[in-house]
Amino acid sequence: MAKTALITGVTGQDGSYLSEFLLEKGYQVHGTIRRSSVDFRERIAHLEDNPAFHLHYADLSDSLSIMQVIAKVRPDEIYNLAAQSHVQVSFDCPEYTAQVDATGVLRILEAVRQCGLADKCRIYQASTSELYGKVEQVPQNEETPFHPYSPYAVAKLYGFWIVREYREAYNMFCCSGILFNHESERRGETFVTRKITLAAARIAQGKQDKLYLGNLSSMRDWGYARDYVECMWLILQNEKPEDFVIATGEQHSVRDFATLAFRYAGIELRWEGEGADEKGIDVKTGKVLVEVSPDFYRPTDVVNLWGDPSKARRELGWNPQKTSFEQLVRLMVDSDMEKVAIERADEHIKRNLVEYLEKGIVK
Ligand code: NAP
Ligand code: G4F
Repeated sequence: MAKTALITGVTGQDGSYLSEFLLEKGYQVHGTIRRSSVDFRERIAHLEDNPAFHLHYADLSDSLSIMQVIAKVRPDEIYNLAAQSHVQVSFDCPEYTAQVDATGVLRILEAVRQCGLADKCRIYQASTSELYGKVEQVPQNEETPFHPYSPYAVAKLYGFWIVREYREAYNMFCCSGILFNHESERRGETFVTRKITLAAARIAQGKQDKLYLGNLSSMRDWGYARDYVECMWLILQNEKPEDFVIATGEQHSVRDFATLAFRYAGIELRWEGEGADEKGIDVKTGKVLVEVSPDFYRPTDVVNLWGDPSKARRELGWNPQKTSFEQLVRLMVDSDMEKVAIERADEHIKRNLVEYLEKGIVK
């Protein structure tokens, strides 16, 4: 019998890769989506004709919708990926972030129990390296103390502990993957990596003049999202329900990421100045292409994330270095270079069409 999985947050970066991964394994995949006035299904559009792929409306802030979808699908596995996932936005919308990222997790756990699925259904919770926040140890592993440092991280800490509580109180198979930052061609455009690769591609093709960033010295352990979804699945196939750190074990700064991304887009940068006065300058032309804007500073910023994936490597047999940092930056830049080139070609075609219509060459 094919297994049935329910993915909340299926329209997101990770949800789309996990859907592909589970469909390839022969799962029936059910995903939750939200109503929106604009098209938001770009990342899963290629899956919608697959008869093993099903969509349902549900919102993590709405218990009834969660209960309804779980009662209907009766999944073997739930992957709770849905979240208000932007750390900076969590400072602007702290209450909503808590509704979704903290009590949203409780809604899922309780719905599983209320539907009588506590013994059958395994639950994966998308936890985060942001729990380490104002870090107390480097690199960070499963034993490192938490010190959440944003409304997002505080909400996710509740999610982490409520999962552990249901595991111990009700003997449920529910686990958290403590994932460090993972990026891809499908990463949201306001996260720093994608903001950089898109800007590098636009600047290289004359569609943007400058890129404004916040803290250039912030350090992250960046991996490839496509590699990380395999780990989510492995965590639920494990004999015992346990929490795992998922990371590459390598650390780079935002500045390093930008230097490499611009290089792959054909621009060599040199850095001058410090703090808010630091600038990234095109070595060839002397033009300032990157500047710091305090608009992107956070009230409290997490600046030293570096994961130790030894447990996942040892106990799940997962390879944390399948895609290198250089390969990750390269594939993101290549994808955005192509995207911008297509946009430019489209604009060119539209301009010509308007001209032909005006001149009456076409009707
Ligand atoms: P993402 O691209 O921002 O996707 C988030 C998903 O959650 C989207 O499908 C979004 O739906 C959905 N969502 C948001 N609010 C919702 C609500 N109230 N009810 C139902 N669905 C809702 O995030 P991601 O990068 O794929 O991350 C997946 C999960 O992993 C998140 O929980 C994130 O916090 C966590 N995480 C991510 C990373 C990382 O580096 N990517 C690292 C650690 C942990 P819409 O499309 O409708 O907005
Ligand atoms: O790309 P970011 O916005 O990701 P952040 O805050 O690390 O959060 C992401 O990873 C977490 C895992 O650790 C997830 F839980 C979370 O859901 C999300 O996926 O920022 C990375 C760093 C920060 O220190 C930020 O201050 O980059 C710095 N930064 C510098 N300039 C910037 C910018 N971040 C953004 N978004 N935009 C900037 O212009």
